[in-house]
Amino acid sequence: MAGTEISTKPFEGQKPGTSGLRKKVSVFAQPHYLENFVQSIFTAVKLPAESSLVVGGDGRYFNEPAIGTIIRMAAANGIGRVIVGQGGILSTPAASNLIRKRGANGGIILSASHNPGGPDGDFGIKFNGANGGPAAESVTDAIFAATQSISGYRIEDAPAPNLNRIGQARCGDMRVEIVDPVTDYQALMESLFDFDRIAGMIKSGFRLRFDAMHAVTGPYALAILEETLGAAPGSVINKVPLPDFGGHHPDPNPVHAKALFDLMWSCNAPDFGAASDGDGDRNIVLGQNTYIAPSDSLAMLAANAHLAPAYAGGVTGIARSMPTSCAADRVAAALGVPVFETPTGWKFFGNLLDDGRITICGEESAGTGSNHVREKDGLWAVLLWLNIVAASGKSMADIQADHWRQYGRNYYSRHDYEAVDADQANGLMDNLRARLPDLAGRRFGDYTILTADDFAYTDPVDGSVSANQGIRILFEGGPRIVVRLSGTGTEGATLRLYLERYEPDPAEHGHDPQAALAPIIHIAGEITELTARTGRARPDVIT
Ligand code: G16
Repeated sequence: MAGTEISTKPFEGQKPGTSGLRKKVSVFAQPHYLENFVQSIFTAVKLPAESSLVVGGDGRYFNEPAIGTIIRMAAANGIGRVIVGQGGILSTPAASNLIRKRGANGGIILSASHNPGGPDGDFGIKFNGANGGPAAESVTDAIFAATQSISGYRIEDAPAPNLNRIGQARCGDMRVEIVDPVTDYQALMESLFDFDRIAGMIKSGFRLRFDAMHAVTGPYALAILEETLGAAPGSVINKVPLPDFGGHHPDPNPVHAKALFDLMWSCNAPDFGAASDGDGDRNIVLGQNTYIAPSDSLAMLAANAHLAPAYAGGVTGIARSMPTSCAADRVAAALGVPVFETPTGWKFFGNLLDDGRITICGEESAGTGSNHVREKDGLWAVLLWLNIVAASGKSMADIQADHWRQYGRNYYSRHDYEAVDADQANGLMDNLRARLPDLAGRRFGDYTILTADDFAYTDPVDGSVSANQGIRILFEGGPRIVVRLSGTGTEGATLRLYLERYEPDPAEHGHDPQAALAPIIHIAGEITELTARTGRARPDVIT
């Protein structure tokens, strides 16, 4: 083994959550903290000698020094080659693509996704396997176990190479290949979609706005939307990735992307609006006076995917996370393909995609993707929407209205209570869990509970079981309340309430989901005893 062995000891709280380890920068910057976790990855995943590894991140504060450390540790741990994005930049879907395209043994991706960045912001790290997808629970459990018994880590004495120069370099005996972050990803997108058709639509006057939120998608969106598809200069805004995202929260939701929502409801609204998050895997899409909610976006993309060349043969199946609305289930039924309900976390789609059981999948948390990579993919969703609009000749508003007319509408909303005292949040969940057996049959006005359980998932491919994945309360006739704690927050606990109700004829029930869901929202408050247990009268974010 090369390099030097440095003594360390286990750190508290290095258990990966929904999407790897996410903590404040100040936590990651503690002496040996990052090194400890990275060494635990190498110890747990046992990569073969001379393996290749993709490394990159979303450019947030601490990205470059962390990548330097990871490169030196990879060299000292016998890795043969690291492929890294220029300047340490790779969007999460681009990293997934590179792992697959180069046949790498895995990748280390640095991001805290939609969480804020900067010295006082968040940082994150996760390991993806050779399929390009987030490590399965068995692997993240093994990484955590390694953090609990670690006594030292190995690091190369030589410095990491300058990451700004594209080309071949070395760190000790290890090869380091520095690549343009956009090239391979753009080639993949061009292979999936009808770029000529989208470019033709744009040429004939179709206007779009993409908000990169000063996060990683800026260079990708600029190259693809403006320089290749011909969108007018300035169509991509906030396009320079900044270590602190310009002081904003790179979370594409109605609160943090408010300027985009305001534009799309203004008299100067372009035909299409979209935004992505810190690491480029999430997306929101809008039309003039039209917001496509993420669960609906999954359903509408699945229903229309055949309009894009890559999906012209149809989809083999659809998957959604359990809290995601059941709108996609209706599309699957109409298409005669299976639908899978998985726990929250993109890693749970991996086996279904690898096994060819599904083509398209998505989550309520603004994530949609397909079998082209093993991560959700923000720009992919934007391009699929643009392809559908170009091929159908319909506006976003018409696609949405037609969809609801054909399939009915799953009114849906998520209420987030952020930075709740962790003991109070856990207490609420424990109390609710204890009462689950007594909930079935209880009546709340016109609503009667049919079943209440804590979601457990058996992976249909490898048979692994994941328990305690969120509380589901199902009412007669289909309305649903889901309660779970987020696995991505870094401050206290984030409590999520997911509320849903289906109406075959939405024309009769108005447009506003909060109004359509009002009785369910009220019942959710009563069942969870949320205000009494947390002191919170209203959610921090409603999506
Ligand atoms: C991660 C996961 C997603 C998950 C999301 C929300 O997204 O990859 O699969 O839906 O977290 O998780 P939670 O509700 O636990 O906060 P990202 O974009 O943060 O990597």
